[in-house]
Parts: sequence; C-alpha cells; structure tokens
Amino acid sequence: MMDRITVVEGDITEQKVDAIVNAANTSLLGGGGVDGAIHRAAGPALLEECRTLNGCATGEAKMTSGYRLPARWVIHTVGPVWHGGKNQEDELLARCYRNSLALAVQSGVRTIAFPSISTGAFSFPQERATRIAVREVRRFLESNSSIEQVIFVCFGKQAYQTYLDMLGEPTT
Ligand code: AR6
Repeated sequence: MMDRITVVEGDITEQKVDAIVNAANTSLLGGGGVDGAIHRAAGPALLEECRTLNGCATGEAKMTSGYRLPARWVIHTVGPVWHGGKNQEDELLARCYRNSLALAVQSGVRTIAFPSISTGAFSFPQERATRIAVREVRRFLESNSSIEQVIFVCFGKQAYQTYLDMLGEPTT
C-alpha cells in the first residue's frame, strides 16, 4: 500500500500522471496559487471548458481535459475556506479527496497527483490538512486496486517535510 503513495517537492503542472487535481474555487473560473499555475500551463482551452461546468460546490469535484499539460485530465475540486475548524472544514476537505479519487476511478485514471488542497489562500492549517489528505488517500486505496500511484506534490520544503512525517505515522 505505502508504495502506492509518494510525496515529491515540486510543481504539480509538471507531473507526468494521468490526472492532476486542482485546488479551485466554486466558480471554477481560475484564480491564483495552484489554480493559476494549472490554467497558465494548460492554456486558454481549459478555461473554455471550465465555463461549461457551472461551477462546483465545496467538497465536490469535476473533471476536464488537461490540454497542454502533460496530464491527460484535470480534476477540479473546491476545498473549504478555513474559518477556525468548527464549520465542517475537516469533513469538506476529506470529501475533496474522496470525490476526486472516485471521479478518477470512473475515468480509468491510474496515476494521480494532488496539491495540498486549502492550505494556501484558503488558510487550512498545514498539519491538519496533511493528516486528512493522507488518511483519506490511504482509506481509498485500501478498497480500490485500480489506482496505482498517488503523488502528493508539495510546494516548498516545509509542506514536503510535513507529508513525510505524516506518512511515517502509523494508520489511525
Ligand atoms: N504546484 C503544487 N502546489 C502548488 C503550486 C504548484 N504549482 N502552486 C501553489 N501550490 P492554493 P487553496 C500550493 O492557494 O488554499 C486559488 O486562487 C500552495 O503552496 O493554490 O485551496 C483558487 O482559485 C498550497 O500549499 O489553494 C481558490 O480561489 C497549495 O498549493 C483558492 O486559491 C494550495 O494553495 C484556493 O485556495
């Protein structure tokens, strides 16, 4: 199981995987952070397709082509904005991972890369978000054998170290 989860430090737009996940907002019409990077790298056709999707609710996921990206697909999910932790932030973040993985399986995706959803502009605490990300991916992989590789792509050394630490902890 653990060999199906890897963590790298880098730019998600460069990942050679079947699908990359975008940490989008409910409009799905672009933004900063990883969303901006993905739209820049994919080219304007991505925004054109996103316009047809009528947005996306928090915790849900929708899929598009990857256009100029090395990845064939982009799975757009909307993480929760952190409001202190008592507004279902944990559950909504968990749903981002579950729904993204379910959508990936439906499309025959075998390799998928995730950014650290909600931990940038949406201010979700890094450790808490990483614990949820690792737990949800582990749980999903336990009951699914079609996904071969999940890559957590970390932007910066600190996030990278947090993922390494969390992956080293025993499953709870
Ligand atoms: N590759 C991998 N990770 C990245 C990259 C990249 N190229 N760029 C940033 N990150 P954020 P959010 C990391 O803010 O918190 C957008 O405007 C970043 O360091 O991109 O879910 C959307 O349109 C952080 O760890 O997403 C929404 O409005 C993580 O990606 C809003 O931001 C997520 O940071 C979503 O906020």
